[in-house]
Amino acid sequence: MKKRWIVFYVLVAGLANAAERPNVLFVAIDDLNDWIGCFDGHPQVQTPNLDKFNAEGGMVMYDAHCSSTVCGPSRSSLLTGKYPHNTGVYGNTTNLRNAPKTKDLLTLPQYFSTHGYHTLSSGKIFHKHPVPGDKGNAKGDEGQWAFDEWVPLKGGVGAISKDRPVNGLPALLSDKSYHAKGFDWGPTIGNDETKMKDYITAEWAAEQLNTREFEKPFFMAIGLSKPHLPWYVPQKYFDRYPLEDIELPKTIPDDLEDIKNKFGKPVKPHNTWVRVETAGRHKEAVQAYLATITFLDDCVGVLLDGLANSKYADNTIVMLWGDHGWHLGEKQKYGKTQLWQESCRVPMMVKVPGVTPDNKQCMGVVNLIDMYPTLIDLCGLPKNPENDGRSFAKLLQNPDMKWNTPTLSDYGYGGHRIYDGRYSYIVFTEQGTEELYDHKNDPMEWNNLINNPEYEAIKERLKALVPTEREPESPRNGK
Ligand SMILES: [Ca+2]
Ligand SMILES: [Ca+2]
Repeated sequence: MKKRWIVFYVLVAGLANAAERPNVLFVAIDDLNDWIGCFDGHPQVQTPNLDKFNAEGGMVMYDAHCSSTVCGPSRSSLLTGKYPHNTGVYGNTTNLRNAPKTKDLLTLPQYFSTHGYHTLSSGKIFHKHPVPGDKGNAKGDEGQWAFDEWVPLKGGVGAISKDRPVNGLPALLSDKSYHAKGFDWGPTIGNDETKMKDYITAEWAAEQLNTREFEKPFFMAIGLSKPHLPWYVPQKYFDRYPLEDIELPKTIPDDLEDIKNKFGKPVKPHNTWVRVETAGRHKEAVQAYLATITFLDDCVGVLLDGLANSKYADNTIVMLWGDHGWHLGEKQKYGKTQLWQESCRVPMMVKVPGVTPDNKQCMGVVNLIDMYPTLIDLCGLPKNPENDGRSFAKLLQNPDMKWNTPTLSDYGYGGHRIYDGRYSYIVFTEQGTEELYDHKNDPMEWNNLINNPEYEAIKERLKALVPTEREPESPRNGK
């Protein structure tokens, strides 16, 4: 028996004594797509710390997908273990604590706390919601109720200019959305990453790991907020990516002509893309996202080096994930949402000490909603019958096994995508709008095959997996 099998057996089986259970470091990264060196997402991205993690047993889950392509419902879903279509938590303004189908569920950290773990957290794990009676967003519900110990940290540095947007990108007269000002980038004051909130959060986590004596196994949840907009990071990170050399994602000009939106109407280029296109500044936008990722990667390095240098290095499972993808010009869009590959595919990396191999990309199809049952499996906790996802603990033991059961991503009421590692089928049930892509021959999803009779059987196979029952939307905040 190989050494790693022995260790895994000890991890999952011989855990009668709760104190012997492995610790968990659960790391959330906001709005990071697959632009990480070891994910092959962008040829120029510099992520030495995430790549080092991969080289030291942090296995790349290469075909991981989100259960919803928006921050709030993605996080609510993976933390409750239930799909949006089963809970009615579809949008950023719905708090899972107010939704009839989620308010009584034990979230992932609560489940660990109930089963003998000490849970502690800093940074964004749950989506933040205003609380009725709070003025503005000064206080709010950030999921503090879900942890034994929840530590809000101060910090952060502003952009060099008070003008908005800092990037000077002209707005569209018709655009009154957040993106009119929030789609922004530029250097911060002082060129010092150590003053940034994510850096402070990572240092806090490293300090806990190196100074604390935990009496129980711990579940530590650390939320890093970049590369979420705005892309304000120290100038040094922009300097890492000379503008003239920037490579843009591959696109074709008529990509939107063979698809319809959820209302059954032609898909128009997104306002963010139109603004960048009109100003001729795609390279700047891509440079800013790359710069922000490299800053984020430095913060990940502080955190993971902190773990590696601590006495908890060999008995702590690390699960690192992004909450959904991000388009950088693909499908003429900058942003998230929708059900295309660039929105659905997420970074996920898992290290089970002594089990997951070094420098490995695992090709199994997994979903963020699978993390909850996987973690309780890895830690020897009883199954939670409320979990919609399925444990991929077996896949971590044997990363080359066949693991392509189709997975589901939801978007709003009636938006679903079924993906099996080769084909993706998208449907908006209210209008019956459909798309079908063959990722082997068309990784950028340029060619919608939905009306091609040769693919009828594949379409029907995937379509049969679309949920037939959907919860109505749960109350929005303050409604
Ligand atoms: Ca997000
Ligand atoms: Ca197309």
